[in-house]
Amino acid sequence: MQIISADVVVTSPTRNFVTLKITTDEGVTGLGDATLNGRELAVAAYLKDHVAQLLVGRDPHRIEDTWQFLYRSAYWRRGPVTMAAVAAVDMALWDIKGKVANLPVYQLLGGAARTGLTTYGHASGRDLPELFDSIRRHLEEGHRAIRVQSSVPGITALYGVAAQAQASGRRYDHEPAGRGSRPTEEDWDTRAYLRHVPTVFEAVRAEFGPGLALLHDGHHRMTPIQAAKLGKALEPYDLFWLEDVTPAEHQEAFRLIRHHTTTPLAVGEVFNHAADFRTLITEQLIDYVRAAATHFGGITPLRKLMGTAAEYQIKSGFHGPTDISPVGLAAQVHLGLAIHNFGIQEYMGHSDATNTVFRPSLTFRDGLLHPGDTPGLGVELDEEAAAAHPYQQAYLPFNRLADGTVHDW
Ligand code: CS2
Ligand code: MG
Repeated sequence: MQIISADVVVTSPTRNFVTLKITTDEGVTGLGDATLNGRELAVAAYLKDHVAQLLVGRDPHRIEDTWQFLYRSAYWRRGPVTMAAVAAVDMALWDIKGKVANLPVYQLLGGAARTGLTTYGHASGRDLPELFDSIRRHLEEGHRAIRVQSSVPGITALYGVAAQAQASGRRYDHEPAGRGSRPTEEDWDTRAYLRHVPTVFEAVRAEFGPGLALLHDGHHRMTPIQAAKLGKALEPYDLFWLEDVTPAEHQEAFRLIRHHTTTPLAVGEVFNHAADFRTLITEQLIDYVRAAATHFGGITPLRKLMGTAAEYQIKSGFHGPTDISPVGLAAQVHLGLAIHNFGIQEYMGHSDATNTVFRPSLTFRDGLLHPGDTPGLGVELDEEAAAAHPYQQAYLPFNRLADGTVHDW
């Protein structure tokens, strides 16, 4: 069997997605996710201009060889654009292998190690009543764990907090890349944030009791000592995890944080290589790996990373916001089902428009996510529907301090 073409599909049903479609001479096709939120076209060009022609004529079954070839032959290794492009090829080849074998990808990875994946949903609110309603809605949907974000007095526009109260249980996206030609500017005040967050968790615990698993995302905005302070302040509320407290490319900073707090830590959604995790894993400085198959070079390297993490009792908490396409989500749900050290799966759920374009076989029943038993990854791209939603320029927001300084994301 040979690859005869590799085509890039860019579509924007609710937000932009970049998908690679590999076709073989036997008519089998595979899909891979190459979406890099706010920089989508860079990956599309990397694939179209530099990778697609290299795939033609290759044996699609040689996943490891193709991965090593794309990674090593480029000379320029790592980085989000490169690794998202390599990820898309890797996923598409696993998809093809599954279809040829007539098995869902999780079966090729060793089979199901659990019934389904426990998820967490994103609850947020501008005040406590709105936040409590949001938590209740997510519990009704079946989530057994909840990420809690809330407005902070003194901060006008805050990432991760839904702009409007949601009337029904309908899925929504409060972490969008805003469409338009300029990023939105938000404001930030770390001291106000550090004062407020523990009061929110105190209230949530009082309302929902000790059993509910609660998570929080710091979006890389603290210094190590501020992160240590927050971790310590949240200890009475027994978080499942505290995520992305600092810009984590400074891995050694986590030694300081870790020595000050027993709040479990999750890191890595912006990482794209095992080296980004090396110190964090081998020194057991974190508890959960937040990598996404889409930004980490695909299923192949993420599976290896989780093998290393298992040696250190570190579990998965793969990155699953709506900017990971249904293809990328499927890839990590297959992997999460098969590995022993699965921790939790982030699941925001895609919009109806996105699911119409991608048609995933994924199910979310009784609080458990399952990739389905369709051969391959279980996602079917409706190219006509995709074409009806052309690319729209979009940027993630950024933030400034009161004096106008651009702050860490
Ligand atoms: C967030 C993401 O899901 C999360 O944990 O941090 O939504 C993140 O903001 C986006 O993926 C950025 O593209
Ligand atoms: Mg995050």
